[in-house]
Amino acid sequence: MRGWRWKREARLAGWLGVLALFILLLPVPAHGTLRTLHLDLDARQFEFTPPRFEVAQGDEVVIRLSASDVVHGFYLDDYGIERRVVPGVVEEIRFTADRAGKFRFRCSVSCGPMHPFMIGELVVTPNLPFFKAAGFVVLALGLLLAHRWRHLSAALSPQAEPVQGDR
Ligand SMILES: [Cu+2]
Repeated sequence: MRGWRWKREARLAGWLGVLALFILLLPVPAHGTLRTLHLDLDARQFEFTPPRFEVAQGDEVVIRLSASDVVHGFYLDDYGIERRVVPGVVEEIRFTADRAGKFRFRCSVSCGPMHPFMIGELVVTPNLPFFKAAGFVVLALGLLLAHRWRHLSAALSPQAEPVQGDR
């Protein structure tokens, strides 16, 4: 009986909604550290390797900065972090990624003709409970649709396909 199944699925969707709301309302530490990320960053004429890295907001980031040819520098926009790095010496830069967004980091030591183009990018993805709840809802709806699709394909006649608006 199709109506019965729909009622059950509607109830399930309702519960998922309540659960998502619960996740949304969970108290989270405003600037709590979620995890510590260790990253190796190498500077050489005229690039950083890797040129781009991504962390989550709230992460504690530990960059192990090295220079493989001449003296370079690291300056992270907005965070105001600056460090000079000499070949052979690894500099450890530690900070909490408390601001979300895209931030450029650049070489802060004039190291040659292409020095101004020695730029990388740090992406700090926002870590909001809202996005977690939204992601959960999308996942739940996907599972619900997959579940429904299985029932549909199990039905033998094509007329058994319910109309989208009959819920
Ligand atoms: Cu440089």
